[in-house]
Amino acid sequence: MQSFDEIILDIKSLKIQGATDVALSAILALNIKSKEVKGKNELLSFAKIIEETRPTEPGMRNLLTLYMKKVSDNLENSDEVYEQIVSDVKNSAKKIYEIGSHVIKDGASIFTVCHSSNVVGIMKKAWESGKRFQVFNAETRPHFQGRKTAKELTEFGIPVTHFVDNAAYRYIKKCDLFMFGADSINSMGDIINKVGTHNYAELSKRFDLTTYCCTSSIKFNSKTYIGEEEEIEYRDSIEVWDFQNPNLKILNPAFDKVEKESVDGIICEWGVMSPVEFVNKAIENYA
Ligand code: RUB
Repeated sequence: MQSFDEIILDIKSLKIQGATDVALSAILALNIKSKEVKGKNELLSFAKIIEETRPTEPGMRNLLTLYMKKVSDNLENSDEVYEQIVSDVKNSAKKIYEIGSHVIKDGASIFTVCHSSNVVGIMKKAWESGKRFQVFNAETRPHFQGRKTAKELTEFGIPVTHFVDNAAYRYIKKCDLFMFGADSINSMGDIINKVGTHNYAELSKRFDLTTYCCTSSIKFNSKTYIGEEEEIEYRDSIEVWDFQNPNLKILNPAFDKVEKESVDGIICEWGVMSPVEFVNKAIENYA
């Protein structure tokens, strides 16, 4: 069993990555802390510490808020609350995999980036149902989360073609479908996902790929409804290059924005929806 500090470190270092896994690990850490603190108020300060590990993660913030809302003042129901939230997230993921699997056609060539548990879950479900397709997958510098996608899919028997990010143009034009995850969806229906997703969405438009964001509704950032901008996380420049020179500035944004016009739909636990339909339903549920 990991400790609170170990989980925090793993989230910060990207050993735990992907918005869903980050959100689930966040409430696991909070539940571990609930055994050590005196009451709900003290626990709240640890929820804030967890939130700061990854700024662009409304999924994590939504689950932490839900957990804090449901635990009693003396925290005696903390395990029950934790287990219920995990079970709801897992059930919603199963629905997404099922709904998304119907979107994949036999013989498809699918482009993807980074590692999204929702995208991988959909592909595995489609493969299990007998569909045969191939995946083109960008390695996703500087942390190479694309390798995690390639490993998980190939171990499942799904053929993957893997390449450096800069080779994407060459392969995306061979594809008919682009599937990617989401870290955040704002009240305009725009999607924040791993840096590079914006470029791939532009190329997808140019080559007529059908483009889907695959995500659970927990990624909706209700704060953007009242005018707040989603903060984009900038990571340590050392992840890009450890060379230093006073004349050199290295920037390392973790995410970028895909405008709602660039996607054909959002595959979520409620079905396949347009970004505007998604936002309308998310506002009812989260605002
Ligand atoms: C991961 C990433 C994923 C989303 C969605 O970024 O951009 O596409 O988080 O993941 P990082 P999921 O590696 O920086 O966390 O579908 O699993 O929620």
